[in-house]
Amino acid sequence: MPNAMFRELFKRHPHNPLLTVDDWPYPCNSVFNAGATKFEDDYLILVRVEDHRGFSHLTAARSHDGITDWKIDSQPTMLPEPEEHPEEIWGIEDPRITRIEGSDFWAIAYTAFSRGGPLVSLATTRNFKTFDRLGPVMPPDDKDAALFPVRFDGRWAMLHRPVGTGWMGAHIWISFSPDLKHWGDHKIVLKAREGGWWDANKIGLSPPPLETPEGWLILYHGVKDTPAGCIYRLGLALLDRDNPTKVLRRGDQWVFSPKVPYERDGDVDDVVFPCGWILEGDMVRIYYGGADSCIALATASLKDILDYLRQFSGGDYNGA
Ligand code: M1P
Repeated sequence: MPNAMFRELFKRHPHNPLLTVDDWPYPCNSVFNAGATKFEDDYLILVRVEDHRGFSHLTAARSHDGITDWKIDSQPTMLPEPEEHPEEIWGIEDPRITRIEGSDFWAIAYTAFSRGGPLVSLATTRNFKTFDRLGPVMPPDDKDAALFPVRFDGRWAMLHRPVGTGWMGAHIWISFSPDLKHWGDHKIVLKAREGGWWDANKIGLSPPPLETPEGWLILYHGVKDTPAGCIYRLGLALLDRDNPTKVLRRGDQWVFSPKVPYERDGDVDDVVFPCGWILEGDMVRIYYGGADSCIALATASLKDILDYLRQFSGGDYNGA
């Protein structure tokens, strides 16, 4: 029985939703899809905030326990800069924050909504107050990008999700760069499955890759197209530690899906969309957007995640 062993690995936090527009210090339409990291002694999330024109910017919120008492910047932290960066004309969205190992800076991969469509831009920061933009690094349509925190044979690596025309599907790719600016050696690393699968036709990276003793843990969203609309669910894969182009494992079943009202009902119904996660000891926290309308938290044990992947990976790792 394919379903006999089914269980969702991540548990919702009882304080959910952690943040909504009602908590925001200035008027906005929705808050969702936040990147996450530890900064100084706080949990810091960089939240996608959509204004009443429909354009997004990013605002930082800090909390000692990552659950309560959020201190939200009173003004937008990172606004689009369409004068200097025309690709940001319709906003900046869905930041993924990577703490670069052995350095004092973080890299942020975000979607810039350009006239040509969404594309991948990079910025770095040391303080989450000022940001150094590297500009666009992937042309449209491309999004759902994050950097690895380490280099491979001296090169930076990034996962991202270009979309081709026609029926080629939307898959997760990996690319490499000597300097964070010029990218090449593009290769599909995780394919959307086909047919009736929960992750058929369109997938995308959710938070940045997470280093574990068994490999790079990947949490990705699969988008199932149904007559009632799309359902965004989450699944897991593991990439080789030294060669992240190689998929070691991929779970067949989703591990988290929209179930409760703040995930099922919002600006876009039936969406769970994490852009950040934090590992502490054995505990993995995911910060996710619910229905494009709030920020929520769910947790899981890393040991359970790795056990699950050992037990429930099919042979069809790339969905080919
Ligand atoms: O509305 C659901 C999500 O849709 C897009 O995600 P993707 O292109 O990966 O399907 C993004 O706009 C995302 O922000 C949004 O939550």
